[in-house]
Order: sequence, then structure tokens, then C-alpha cells
Amino acid sequence: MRRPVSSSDLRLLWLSMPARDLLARRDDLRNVAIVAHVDHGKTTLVDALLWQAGSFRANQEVADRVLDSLDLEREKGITILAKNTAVRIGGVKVNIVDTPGHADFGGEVERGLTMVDGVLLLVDASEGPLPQTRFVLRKALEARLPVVLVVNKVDRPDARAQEVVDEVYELFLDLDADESQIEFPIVYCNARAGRAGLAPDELEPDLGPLVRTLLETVPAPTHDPAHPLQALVTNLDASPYVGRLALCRIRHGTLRRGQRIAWCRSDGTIELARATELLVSEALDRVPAEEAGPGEIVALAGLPEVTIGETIADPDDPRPLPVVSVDEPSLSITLGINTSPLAGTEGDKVTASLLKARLDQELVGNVSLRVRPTERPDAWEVQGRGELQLAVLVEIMRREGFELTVGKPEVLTREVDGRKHEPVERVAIDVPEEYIGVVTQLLALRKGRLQQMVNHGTGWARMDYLVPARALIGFRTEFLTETRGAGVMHHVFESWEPWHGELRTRPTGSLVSDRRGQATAFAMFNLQERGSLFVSPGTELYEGMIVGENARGEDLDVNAAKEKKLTNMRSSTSDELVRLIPPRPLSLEQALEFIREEECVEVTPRSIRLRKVELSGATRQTQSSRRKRAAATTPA
Ligand SMILES: Nc1nc2c(ncn2[C@@H]2O[C@H](COP(=O)(O)OP(=O)(O)OP(=O)(O)O)[C@@H](O)[C@H]2O)c(=O)[nH]1
Ligand SMILES: [Mg+2]
Repeated sequence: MRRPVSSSDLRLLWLSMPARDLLARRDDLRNVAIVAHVDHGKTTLVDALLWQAGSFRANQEVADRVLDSLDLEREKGITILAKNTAVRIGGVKVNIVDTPGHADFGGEVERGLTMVDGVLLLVDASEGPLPQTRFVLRKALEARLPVVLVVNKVDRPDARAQEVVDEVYELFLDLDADESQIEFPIVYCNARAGRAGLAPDELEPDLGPLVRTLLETVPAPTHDPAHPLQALVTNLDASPYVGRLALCRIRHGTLRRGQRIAWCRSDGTIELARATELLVSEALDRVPAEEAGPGEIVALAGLPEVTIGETIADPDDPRPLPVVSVDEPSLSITLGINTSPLAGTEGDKVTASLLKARLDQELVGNVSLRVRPTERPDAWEVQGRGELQLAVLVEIMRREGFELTVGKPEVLTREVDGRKHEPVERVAIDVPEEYIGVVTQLLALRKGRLQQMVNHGTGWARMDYLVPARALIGFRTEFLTETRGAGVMHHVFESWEPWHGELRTRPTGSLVSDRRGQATAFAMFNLQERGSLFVSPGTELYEGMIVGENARGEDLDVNAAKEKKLTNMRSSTSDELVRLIPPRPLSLEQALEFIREEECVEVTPRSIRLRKVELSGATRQTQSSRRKRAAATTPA
């Protein structure tokens, strides 16, 4: 006779099952990240998925790349911060994490990947895999996340979908993917038109094939029903109504609005707190929820000091999760208060204490940044992933009213086995064939090592290099000049290598103003033969300010405020104005690329000026002759 099943039988059955069967699945949920090289169409694809899921009314006005909502993102046309959105497809809620494609924001991608169970790897059907494709794929493979390959922009006239798929297979092999990882599904897509298909020339009128493949490939989140609440904070945001928001994915358990929680802090302490507000993503909005279960991505209010990497847990059984580690910074700049003679005239945040407070605030939400003290009490060393990341920080601060002095970007070195090591970048260069020689020459001077060269037969060549990161500072400007603006270049951190020794830097010197005053057309006219100028007549100048690039190697002190001593002043000035070559004003990134040692950039809400670190011409003269004497007496 069969006896009724007792609870202890069930327990025995439960214990005898292999561990993974203990896990429950949330079939009503998927968490996926979209990863790719810059501009391959991630944010555009999120737009299309939102439309596909009916998140907007037919006549609603929605901006293109609606997720790129920061001012700076819209201006630059790139994504800077990873963002979450959610669509409902059938009965399934799909949380989508849109990540930035620019290498400098790789930290955002790494964190985004900890929230999801699979990725859509986007690759441009014409450009193929580029350095950041390699970086994001490597991270996805390390996290053992299933991949759907989305070959996007198949509508491009120069699309070469089949070849690109082969290149992606090669990339998987190159990254030591195992067999199960290499069997990824492929979907072809025109994100701009919101169409997808299983063959490049057979796109359906909507994204159906992509959505179906996603639901099949990206597994539903799993969790242990017996495990107490556990959620890892992977990102921060702020709401004007409820203050700081901790974005987290709930690993196990359920989080209810108003409930008591344990806040496991990064210093090892555990504090009791309350979840005052709970929000979940619905399309572009965050909406309040009463509770959220395992596998869901939520925004939680109630912890004004929470930081990334901390765990939200059950107050009766708190179990902290290990901290997510992201790649170390490889580049640094010095940020200090503005010390130029024009300081305080254009911004309202000029003190060291304001600057320090602002940097501390940035550290909270940006785990890939580090701030270190310097010898000066009013300057700090800020370490990050690359020039753009640091330039974006400076640009944001400048818009907030800060006046700053920004030093030359420098690579960070580290000791490995007692030897000095430096970061090396993987560089992909696309140029018209006729520039292959020029590029080879430029990179040979910079100790670049050619890894591969492919000619697609379209008149363009793709060259893959490994180059010390140090040699790339300031390289872009020269590269663009030498390739007449036609070259395209991308790079991403590859590895640490022993120090490569002396490297060539900018071959030109600077034209330096020798006095305070206003730039005159007369002086500009005479100076433009010596090099190219950054300032125009009327620009406020001071001693030690850089007014242009000297065509020769050394610096030259010049009087850019010189007046013409003639009587018929008016007519001759206008003559000269006509013949003046328009100045080349430098953007913040260009200015940071341009400066050499002993030079820095003055940044205010209204201006970007280049200057010598030492402003006094006399002092610079003494310093340089002392250096020359020292060089002459030390044997080579
Ligand atoms: N022809 C074509 N253009 C596309 C397609 N998808 C996106 N684009 C264009 O590609 C450009 C970059 O698109 P984004 O969506 O901003 O690319 P992204 O990958 O989000 O870029 P980052 O976030 O900065 O890395 C935009 O000009 C899009 O209009 C497509 O399927 N076909
Ligand atoms: Mg984007």
C-alpha cells in the first residue's frame, strides 16, 4: 500500500537531487545586455525593441536613440552610462541593459554583465569585429554568458555579412571559447528599420526572429527558493524625489517595499536599513512596485550612502556577495584648481575644497576611477581607463561651473617581478590602401607591432597593431593629418608589458605668449608663418599661454599682442584680417592630446586655454638651460 508522502520524504528527495535541480526558474523573465564596439547600433536596437514591444503610441514623438539621455551623450552621439530598460514580449518581461561601446567606458560594460544571463553581441555588417568587440566578448565568455550574434546594419551598401560572421568565429577561437560557446545563433538585423531575419537577405518586417532567438538562447534567471534575500548593488542613480537609488539584481529571495533589510557594506560591517522605495523598469520609466522577486532588476531607495559592490540581504541571515572587480585604470591626469592669471573670471567653482568634494562624489558612482593626492594641496591625480573617460569628467565639471587646470595624460605603470611594466593597447586601423606606408612608418616610430593586415578588396586595408598606450597619447591628431582625415582608428587595453623605453612624442614645439594683453590681427598675421595658431584677434592672453603650434621642434616665446605702428591703421588691419588663416581652436580632447610635458590645459565654463606649467618666460629659460647643461655632462 502506498503511504502518503511526508515532509521528511520530500526533504530526502530534495537533498538527493543534483544541486542545479534545486534551483527554481523564472520563466516569465529574461535579463540581457547589448554589447558591441562603439557605433555598431546598440542604442538604436533598443529603440527598435521598444517600438516592437509596443512601448510607444503610434503617434508618440520619440527621439532617436532615446536611451542616450544625457546632454553629453546626445551631443557626442555616443552612450556613456549603461542604462536599463524593459520590454514585455508575450508573457515575458525582458530587462535590457544598453552598454557603452567606447573602450574608455568598459567598466560600465563589466558591471552591466553581472546583472544579466546572456548577451546580444552586435557587430556592424561592414566594419566587422573591432577592438571593443573583442573586449566585450572576452568579458562575456569569461562570465560564461550565452551569446546571440546580431549582425547589424545589413542594409549598408558595403555590408559583407558572411565575411563578418567568419571573422566573429575567428574571434571566438582566438579568445579560447569552448565548443558550447562557439555554437551561437546568428540573427541579421537592420536596427534602424526595426527588422531582423535569419539570413542577411531575408529580413522580416519586424524584429520577430531576433526576439524569438533571444528568448530561446538567453536562459531564464534561476534562484534557490530556500536561500535568504541577496542582491548585489551594481550601479547607482539618483531620483529627485527619493534620493540615491541602488540598482541591483535580486539573486535570491523577494524584496518588498518598506521591508527591513541588511546593508552589507564594503568595509565588512552590516547595518540595518529599510527599503523605503522599490522601483522596476517598464519601457523608459521606473515605476513603483510592491515587491520584486528573484532574478528581477530593481532600483532601491532608502540607503543614502550605499555604493557599488555592496550587498542587500536578509536582516535575519545576511550573506554578503563577493565584490565585483573591474579592470584597473591605465591612464591618469592631474586635476587642480585654476592657477592662471585669468582664474576666477569665468566660473563660480574655483576652490580646492569644492573640487575635492566633487571628485569624491564622482568616485561613488564610477568604480573604474581612482583619485590620489599629489604633492600640491589643490591638485589630485585622477586615474581612469582612457583619455575620453577623463575628458568627459572634465567636460561635465566644466559645465557645472568649475575652473580647472588639467595636466598631461600619463600612462600608469606597475611593477611585475621587479620590472616596470606599462599598458599596451590593441589598435585597429582602417585606411585607404595608399596610406598603408604612412601608417606603418608612424607606428614603427612608436614601437607598434603589426599583428595582422587584411585587405578587403575594397581599396581599404585593416591593420591590427599592438602599441604601448603611452605612444598613442597625441597620436590621433597626427594620424588624421597624415591620412587626410580618411583613417579610422580604435584601441582598447590588451595587456601589461615590460617598459618599452624612450618613445617619440609630438615633434613640434609651442608658440608661447610672452606677455599679458589681447591678441592682435597684426601679430597673428606675422605669426601664422611659423605654425598654426589656436587663438584669434581679441583673445585675452597672458604670459606662458600657448597661442599656437610651432612648426619647429622647440618652443618659441612670441609677442602675440603686438600693435602695428602706422597711421592708416584701420584699412591695413582689415586687409590683414582678410588674409588671416582661420585659427584652429582645440576641443578639450584635442587639447589634452596636444600638450607635452611641462604643459597643461586651463578649463573654464567658457574657455579652453593651453599653457605652460611654468608661466614665467625667464624661469622657463633658466630651467631649460639647466636641463641642457645636465644633459651635456651626463655620458650617454
Ligand atoms: N544603416 C544603418 N545604420 C544604423 C543601423 N543601426 C544603427 N545605425 C546607425 O549607427 C549609428 C550609431 O548608432 P547607435 O545606436 O548610437 O550605436 P551604439 O552602438 O549605441 O553606439 P555607442 O553606444 O556610442 O557605442 C547611428 O547613426 C545609427 O543611426 C542599421 O541597422 N543600419
Ligand atoms: Mg549607444
